[in-house]
Amino acid sequence: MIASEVGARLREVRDKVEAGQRLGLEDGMFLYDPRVPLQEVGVLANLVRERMNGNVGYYNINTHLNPTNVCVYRCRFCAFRSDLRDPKGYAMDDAQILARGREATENGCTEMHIVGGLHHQRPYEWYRGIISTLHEHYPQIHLKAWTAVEINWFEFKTGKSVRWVLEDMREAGLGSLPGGGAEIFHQEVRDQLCEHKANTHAWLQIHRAAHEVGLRSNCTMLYGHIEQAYHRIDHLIRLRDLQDQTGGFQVFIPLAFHPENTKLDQIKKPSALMDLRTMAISRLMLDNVRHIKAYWIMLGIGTAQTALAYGADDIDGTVRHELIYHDAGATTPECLSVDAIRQLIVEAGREPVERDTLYRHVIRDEHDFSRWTVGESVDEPVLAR
Ligand code: V47
Repeated sequence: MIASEVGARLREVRDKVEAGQRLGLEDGMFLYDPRVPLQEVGVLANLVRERMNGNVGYYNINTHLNPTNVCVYRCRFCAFRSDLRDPKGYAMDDAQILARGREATENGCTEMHIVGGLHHQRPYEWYRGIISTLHEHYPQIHLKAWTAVEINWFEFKTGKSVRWVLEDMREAGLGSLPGGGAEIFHQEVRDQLCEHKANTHAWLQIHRAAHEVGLRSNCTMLYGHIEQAYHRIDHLIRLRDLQDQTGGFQVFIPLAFHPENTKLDQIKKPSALMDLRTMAISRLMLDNVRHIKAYWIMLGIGTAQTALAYGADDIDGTVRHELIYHDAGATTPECLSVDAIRQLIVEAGREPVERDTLYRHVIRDEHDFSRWTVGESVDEPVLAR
């Protein structure tokens, strides 16, 4: 395509975005063409962000818990997993898990993000017990736990249906599902990254079932490894199709591949420009997902701040005890203070708003930071069908 043709095609896409029309596969792939100036893609994404979320930059106060790194799967992009007998392998006991709940409470966390390995010697009841123990002791903390890959493993371990597992976990205290495990849906790529774990159909069916039982969930895409633009846009369209049917996704998080200590360590980490382009294209393609998250742990602080002008309206949380990215070479700090995260959002020209996991505004007690109440959710209710 010669320059004037690129310009004409870009005008077509711009007209669609300005008119609020949906972009198709060809439009998305065109926006990945390096001849399309990144700033132009950013301006369009910023327009959509502003339409959907005004001038707000969301963050939350959260912590991570990875109860075990022992995993039956050997995903080629993962630096976190361990074999059972490897000295690196661990599984936490109740006291360690409760200590994390206590620490989270003292730090005013509203959310605990819980994911880990699929430990072949731990029964389903161990995983359920983590949720019920934390929920009994610290009921105010929202437990965003278990990716679809873990839920799929629990189906296998219990021999029960996905609905049964989700409802049983919810009874134990599960609040919502995080978006991990999606990687890239296209079979061609998925087979090379993680051929054994929950397949695309299972991932989507689990999120569909979660939305149907009234649980909200997040969604992700792991990019910057062996996939091409076509696979990324195909992935986004599959998420968008499910969202059209259920409305249960709250936020999309594009996850940049970190190669260190993985079986794909010959690949270079995606550039900041690729990160921003992917952020912007995600905002433009996912016209039915309200929030786009620039996960600062993975992007680095500078790129995450810039992403707030490239379609993102959320920067994730203060975060504590993150292992998955740090094991894969992330050089970001282990956590940020509330003041630092707010400052980062202010510098990017947005109004910092603390949210809880369900995007309700958090109102902190003036005298005791560890106490809070929540306002209305900014989001539409789930359209469970
Ligand atoms: O599923 C694993 C990815 C995911 C690497 O829901 C890697 O709010 C890059 O899903 N390089 C887990 N990525 C993290 C995740 C997440 C993070 C933040 C917020 C939310 C949310 C979800 O991390 C995995 C995989 O896609 N991952 N290893 C790696 N070396």
